[in-house]
Amino acid sequence: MSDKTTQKDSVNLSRRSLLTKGAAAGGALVAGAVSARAASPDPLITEIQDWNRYLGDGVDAKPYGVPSQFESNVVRRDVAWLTADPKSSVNFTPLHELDGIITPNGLCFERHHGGIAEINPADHRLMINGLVDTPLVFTLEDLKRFPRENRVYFLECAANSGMEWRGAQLNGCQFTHGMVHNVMYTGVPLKHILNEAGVKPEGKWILPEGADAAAMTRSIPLEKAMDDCMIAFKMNGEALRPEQGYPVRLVVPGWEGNMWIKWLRRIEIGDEPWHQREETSKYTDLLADGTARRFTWEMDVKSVITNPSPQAPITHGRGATVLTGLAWSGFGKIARVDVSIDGGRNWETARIDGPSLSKSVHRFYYDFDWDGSELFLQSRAIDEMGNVQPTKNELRAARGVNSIYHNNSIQTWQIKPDGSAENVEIS
Ligand SMILES: Nc1nc2c(c(=O)[nH]1)N[C@H]1C(S)=C(S)[C@@H](COP(=O)(O)O)O[C@H]1N2
Ligand SMILES: [Mo]
Repeated sequence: MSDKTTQKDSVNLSRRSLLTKGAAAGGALVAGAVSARAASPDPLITEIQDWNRYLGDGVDAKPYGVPSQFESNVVRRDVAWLTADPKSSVNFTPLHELDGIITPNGLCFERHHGGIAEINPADHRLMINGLVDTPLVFTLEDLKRFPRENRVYFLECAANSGMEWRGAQLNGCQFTHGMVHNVMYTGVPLKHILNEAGVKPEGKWILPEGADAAAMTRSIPLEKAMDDCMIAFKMNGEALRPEQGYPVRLVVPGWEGNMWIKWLRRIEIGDEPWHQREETSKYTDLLADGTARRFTWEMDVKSVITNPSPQAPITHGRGATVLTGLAWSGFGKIARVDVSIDGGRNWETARIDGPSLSKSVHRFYYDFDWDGSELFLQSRAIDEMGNVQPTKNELRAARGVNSIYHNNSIQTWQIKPDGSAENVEIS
């Protein structure tokens, strides 16, 4: 049954590329290409290969599976000159190698300020204190007795695309946009835990704190904490990775990644934010006049074309080409994604495929025939609240060039006639 389906699909595909090749290059050339293939048989079809001849590894070879050896280039990467020390640094999700909406656990970008804490879950505790009726301490086992939920959310560092504010910098969507991942979390709604301790009427803010060497904290309004925040212990079905906060992390849907405290060990309830500490922190947006833009918690509507892109050039020549990318918004679902291949002069609506979930990335496709000419690829996302992703110049006009954070502007990739791609800016 499944063999038949595969066969049918491949027949459809070759007919489609035949048609599109015909459209681009003329009927005669297509006939020639097809007969040339028939005339010189492919040894990969006619000769038996090693993997067809010899027995492979048994089921005991890999108790925990890893990707094929031929996928070894699909890895997180860092940019050595960005930070002084890899323990307070960042690496980037290889977005151009992925499809669908879920980021595999081993490829989720990492951002930490004091290295990865290695915590034995049996020794982990979560304390709730401050303006509560009963300060409480939970073990992991305690947390797992509350009703659970499963939710898919993106996490984006507010500094994602930050290097691109002043001009095109880094050559690949992994580096320009790879501080985002999208994961299905299993965990307990934070409100259950807070209600267990009983938040006093004066309690208006929470201060979650990490158990890592950085002991990171961020003030979050109680309203958000009681709305959709979660204490997560699973990602994509398995335990959180140490890099992502094992054994528990805070999930703050749609809001900047900095608030998603990893290795969560304590939540203090207060009557006002702890801004004295935070105003001196780096997570403040600087406007053109040097003043700070405060409370920029939601991640704005944004998108990027992941293929083709500088790390994923067009290698198949002209004809049928699949353009794909990701779109997301901290305000809800993505309503529409537009794609332009001529630098924003003409726009066409892309096809969104796969689950459309609130505060989760959406996968879009634009299938077109490349005629081999130079292209300027752009994507523009619009969310269900009507927010429209701005051009770079619109963003600069509104916010100046002093900022690093919250760059959600439209990205341009130049496609050259040889199929290679480059990060460019067009005015
Ligand atoms: N305890 C702790 N939590 C933390 C951090 C940290 O350094 N320590 N970094 C924050 C920042 S700035 C970001 S962008 C996200 C990154 O999450 P990730 O490593 O799962 O991608 O975690 C946040 N939570
Ligand atoms: Mo971040």
